[in-house]
Amino acid sequence: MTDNASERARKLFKNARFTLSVPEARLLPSDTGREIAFAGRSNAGKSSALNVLCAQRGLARTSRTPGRTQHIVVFELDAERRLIDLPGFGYAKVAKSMRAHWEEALPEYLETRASLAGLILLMDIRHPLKPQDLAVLEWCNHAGVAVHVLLNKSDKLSRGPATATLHQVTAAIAKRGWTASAQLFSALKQDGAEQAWQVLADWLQLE
Ligand SMILES: Nc1nc2c(ncn2[C@@H]2O[C@H](COP(=O)(O)OP(=O)(O)O)[C@@H](O)[C@H]2O)c(=O)[nH]1
Ligand SMILES: [Mg+2]
Repeated sequence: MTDNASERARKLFKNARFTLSVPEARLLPSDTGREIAFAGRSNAGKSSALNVLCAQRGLARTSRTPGRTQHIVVFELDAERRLIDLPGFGYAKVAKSMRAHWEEALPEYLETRASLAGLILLMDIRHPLKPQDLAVLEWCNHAGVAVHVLLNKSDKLSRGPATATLHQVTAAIAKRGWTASAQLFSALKQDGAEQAWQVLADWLQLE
Protein backbone atom coordinates (compact mmCIF):
# COMPACT_ATOMS: atom_id res chain seq x y z
CA MET A 1 0.00 0.00 0.00
CA THR A 2 1.25 3.47 -0.80
CA ASP A 3 0.86 6.85 0.88
CA ASN A 4 -1.37 7.74 -2.04
CA ALA A 5 -3.93 5.32 -0.69
CA SER A 6 -3.97 7.15 2.63
CA GLU A 7 -4.29 10.46 0.77
CA ARG A 8 -7.25 9.16 -1.23
CA ALA A 9 -8.99 8.03 1.95
CA ARG A 10 -8.30 11.38 3.64
CA LYS A 11 -9.95 13.18 0.72
CA LEU A 12 -12.93 10.84 0.55
CA PHE A 13 -13.53 11.03 4.30
CA LYS A 14 -13.64 14.82 4.14
CA ASN A 15 -16.86 14.33 2.14
CA ALA A 16 -18.56 12.45 4.96
CA ARG A 17 -22.10 13.74 5.42
CA PHE A 18 -24.67 12.72 7.98
CA THR A 19 -27.28 10.71 6.08
CA LEU A 20 -29.59 9.15 8.62
CA SER A 21 -29.88 7.62 12.03
CA VAL A 22 -31.83 4.41 12.61
CA PRO A 23 -32.77 2.47 15.74
CA GLU A 24 -32.32 -0.95 14.11
CA ALA A 25 -29.97 -2.51 11.56
CA ARG A 26 -32.86 -3.65 9.36
CA LEU A 27 -33.62 0.04 8.66
CA LEU A 28 -30.16 0.71 7.21
CA PRO A 29 -29.79 1.78 3.55
CA SER A 30 -29.88 -1.04 1.02
CA ASP A 31 -27.04 -3.49 1.34
CA THR A 32 -25.05 -2.41 -1.72
CA GLY A 33 -21.68 -0.76 -2.26
CA ARG A 34 -19.21 -0.79 0.65
CA GLU A 35 -19.46 0.34 4.23
CA ILE A 36 -17.15 0.49 7.22
CA ALA A 37 -18.47 0.22 10.74
CA PHE A 38 -17.01 1.91 13.81
CA ALA A 39 -17.54 0.17 17.15
CA GLY A 40 -16.27 0.55 20.67
CA ARG A 41 -17.19 0.80 24.28
CA SER A 42 -18.76 4.09 25.21
CA ASN A 43 -16.17 6.73 25.99
CA ALA A 44 -13.34 4.99 24.08
CA GLY A 45 -13.33 7.98 21.72
CA LYS A 46 -15.28 6.67 18.73
CA SER A 47 -16.90 10.01 17.95
CA SER A 48 -13.61 11.86 18.39
CA ALA A 49 -11.81 9.42 16.07
CA LEU A 50 -14.53 9.76 13.41
CA ASN A 51 -14.22 13.53 13.59
CA VAL A 52 -10.44 13.34 13.12
CA LEU A 53 -10.61 10.84 10.27
CA CYS A 54 -13.28 12.94 8.52
CA ALA A 55 -11.51 16.23 9.40
CA GLN A 56 -14.80 17.62 10.67
CA ARG A 57 -15.08 18.83 14.21
CA GLY A 58 -18.77 18.35 14.77
CA LEU A 59 -19.54 15.40 12.51
CA ALA A 60 -20.05 12.71 15.12
CA ARG A 61 -21.13 14.27 18.37
CA THR A 62 -18.52 13.80 21.09
CA SER A 63 -20.11 13.57 24.43
CA ARG A 64 -19.27 13.71 28.06
CA THR A 65 -22.40 11.69 28.73
CA PRO A 66 -21.34 8.25 27.53
CA GLY A 67 -23.88 5.77 26.27
CA ARG A 68 -26.41 8.35 25.19
CA THR A 69 -26.50 7.48 21.51
CA GLN A 70 -28.18 4.16 20.92
CA HIS A 71 -28.91 4.74 17.26
CA ILE A 72 -26.92 3.51 14.28
CA VAL A 73 -25.73 6.57 12.39
CA VAL A 74 -24.97 6.52 8.69
CA PHE A 75 -22.52 8.93 7.03
CA GLU A 76 -22.34 8.89 3.27
CA LEU A 77 -18.87 9.22 1.69
CA ASP A 78 -19.94 8.93 -1.95
CA ALA A 79 -22.70 7.19 -3.88
CA GLU A 80 -21.30 3.72 -3.11
CA ARG A 81 -19.49 4.14 0.19
CA ARG A 82 -20.65 4.75 3.77
CA LEU A 83 -19.47 4.90 7.34
CA ILE A 84 -21.62 3.32 10.00
CA ASP A 85 -21.32 4.63 13.56
CA LEU A 86 -22.54 1.76 15.73
CA PRO A 87 -23.99 2.38 19.19
CA GLY A 88 -21.43 2.34 21.99
CA PHE A 89 -21.74 -0.78 24.06
CA GLY A 90 -21.00 -1.91 27.56
CA TYR A 91 -22.04 1.19 29.40
CA ALA A 92 -23.79 0.35 32.65
CA LYS A 93 -26.18 3.30 32.63
CA VAL A 94 -27.87 2.27 29.40
CA ALA A 95 -31.12 0.47 30.19
CA LYS A 96 -30.61 -3.28 30.27
CA SER A 97 -33.35 -3.88 27.70
CA MET A 98 -31.60 -1.59 25.19
CA ARG A 99 -28.27 -3.26 25.80
CA ALA A 100 -29.69 -6.73 25.36
CA HIS A 101 -31.34 -5.68 22.11
CA TRP A 102 -28.17 -4.28 20.61
CA GLU A 103 -25.91 -7.03 21.85
CA GLU A 104 -28.13 -9.51 20.02
CA ALA A 105 -28.48 -7.36 16.91
CA LEU A 106 -24.75 -6.71 16.42
CA PRO A 107 -23.67 -10.31 15.62
CA GLU A 108 -26.52 -10.56 13.12
CA TYR A 109 -25.48 -7.32 11.42
CA LEU A 110 -21.86 -8.55 11.25
CA GLU A 111 -22.88 -11.88 9.79
CA THR A 112 -25.47 -10.77 7.26
CA ARG A 113 -24.34 -7.37 5.98
CA ALA A 114 -22.76 -8.09 2.60
CA SER A 115 -21.54 -4.51 2.04
CA LEU A 116 -19.61 -4.46 5.34
CA ALA A 117 -15.96 -4.23 4.26
CA GLY A 118 -14.43 -3.98 7.71
CA LEU A 119 -14.87 -2.83 11.28
CA ILE A 120 -12.80 -0.28 13.16
CA LEU A 121 -12.77 -1.15 16.85
CA LEU A 122 -11.95 1.72 19.20
CA MET A 123 -10.43 0.98 22.60
CA ASP A 124 -9.09 3.23 25.31
CA ILE A 125 -5.42 2.19 25.43
CA ARG A 126 -5.59 2.23 29.23
CA HIS A 127 -8.43 -0.34 29.24
CA PRO A 128 -7.95 -2.59 26.20
CA LEU A 129 -9.66 -5.91 25.44
CA LYS A 130 -12.60 -5.67 27.79
CA PRO A 131 -15.14 -8.53 27.51
CA GLN A 132 -17.25 -6.55 25.00
CA ASP A 133 -14.17 -5.96 22.81
CA LEU A 134 -13.39 -9.67 22.88
CA ALA A 135 -16.99 -10.42 21.90
CA VAL A 136 -16.78 -8.09 18.88
CA LEU A 137 -13.45 -9.61 17.84
CA GLU A 138 -14.90 -13.09 18.13
CA TRP A 139 -18.07 -12.23 16.18
CA CYS A 140 -16.09 -10.50 13.42
CA ASN A 141 -13.69 -13.40 13.09
CA HIS A 142 -16.60 -15.81 13.03
CA ALA A 143 -18.37 -13.73 10.37
CA GLY A 144 -15.20 -13.18 8.32
CA VAL A 145 -15.29 -9.40 8.83
CA ALA A 146 -11.85 -7.68 8.86
CA VAL A 147 -11.08 -5.75 12.07
CA HIS A 148 -8.61 -2.94 12.69
CA VAL A 149 -8.13 -1.83 16.30
CA LEU A 150 -7.40 1.78 17.19
CA LEU A 151 -5.80 1.98 20.63
CA ASN A 152 -7.03 5.49 21.27
CA LYS A 153 -5.91 8.03 23.88
CA SER A 154 -2.32 6.88 23.33
CA ASP A 155 -1.38 10.44 24.39
CA LYS A 156 -2.18 9.26 27.94
CA LEU A 157 0.85 6.92 27.93
CA SER A 158 4.46 7.58 27.07
CA ARG A 159 5.87 5.88 24.01
CA GLY A 160 7.37 2.81 25.72
CA PRO A 161 4.25 1.71 27.59
CA ALA A 162 2.06 2.56 24.57
CA THR A 163 4.13 0.35 22.28
CA ALA A 164 4.21 -2.41 24.89
CA THR A 165 0.40 -2.30 25.10
CA LEU A 166 0.12 -2.49 21.31
CA HIS A 167 2.27 -5.63 21.34
CA GLN A 168 0.29 -7.16 24.20
CA VAL A 169 -2.98 -6.53 22.41
CA THR A 170 -1.85 -8.02 19.09
CA ALA A 171 -0.36 -11.02 20.94
CA ALA A 172 -3.57 -11.58 22.92
CA ILE A 173 -5.63 -11.51 19.71
CA ALA A 174 -3.28 -13.92 17.92
CA LYS A 175 -3.28 -16.25 20.93
CA ARG A 176 -7.02 -16.70 20.55
CA GLY A 177 -6.56 -17.63 16.91
CA TRP A 178 -8.17 -14.42 15.66
CA THR A 179 -7.03 -12.04 12.97
CA ALA A 180 -7.04 -8.27 13.52
CA SER A 181 -4.59 -5.48 12.87
CA ALA A 182 -3.97 -2.80 15.50
CA GLN A 183 -2.27 0.56 15.88
CA LEU A 184 -1.76 3.41 18.30
CA PHE A 185 -4.10 6.37 17.86
CA SER A 186 -4.78 9.68 19.52
CA ALA A 187 -7.83 11.63 18.45
CA LEU A 188 -6.67 14.41 20.77
CA LYS A 189 -3.23 14.76 19.12
CA GLN A 190 -4.50 13.61 15.73
CA ASP A 191 -1.83 10.89 15.75
CA GLY A 192 -2.24 7.72 13.73
CA ALA A 193 -4.67 9.02 11.13
CA GLU A 194 -2.35 8.24 8.19
CA GLN A 195 -2.06 4.61 9.20
CA ALA A 196 -5.82 4.32 9.71
CA TRP A 197 -6.57 5.93 6.32
CA GLN A 198 -4.37 3.32 4.64
CA VAL A 199 -6.46 0.53 6.10
CA LEU A 200 -9.70 2.34 5.20
CA ALA A 201 -8.50 2.95 1.62
CA ASP A 202 -7.73 -0.73 1.26
CA TRP A 203 -11.15 -1.80 2.58
CA LEU A 204 -12.98 0.73 0.41
CA GLN A 205 -10.91 -0.22 -2.65
CA LEU A 206 -9.83 3.35 -3.33
CA GLU A 207 -7.70 3.22 -6.42
N1 LIG B 1 -6.75 12.31 26.08
C1 LIG B 1 -7.59 11.95 25.11
N2 LIG B 1 -8.92 12.06 25.29
C2 LIG B 1 -9.73 11.67 24.28
C3 LIG B 1 -9.23 11.14 23.06
N3 LIG B 1 -10.28 10.81 22.29
C4 LIG B 1 -11.40 11.13 22.98
N4 LIG B 1 -11.08 11.65 24.19
C5 LIG B 1 -12.02 12.11 25.24
O1 LIG B 1 -12.76 10.98 25.71
C6 LIG B 1 -14.11 11.33 25.95
C7 LIG B 1 -15.04 10.44 25.14
O2 LIG B 1 -14.86 10.73 23.75
P1 LIG B 1 -15.99 10.40 22.67
O3 LIG B 1 -15.38 10.65 21.34
O4 LIG B 1 -17.28 11.11 23.00
O5 LIG B 1 -16.17 8.84 22.93
P2 LIG B 1 -17.28 7.82 22.41
O6 LIG B 1 -18.26 7.65 23.53
O7 LIG B 1 -16.53 6.56 22.16
O8 LIG B 1 -17.88 8.38 21.16
C8 LIG B 1 -14.25 12.82 25.62
O9 LIG B 1 -14.12 13.56 26.80
C9 LIG B 1 -13.08 13.06 24.67
O10 LIG B 1 -12.63 14.40 24.70
C10 LIG B 1 -7.80 11.04 22.91
O11 LIG B 1 -7.26 10.59 21.91
N5 LIG B 1 -7.05 11.45 23.97
MG1 LIG C 1 -19.85 8.83 20.72
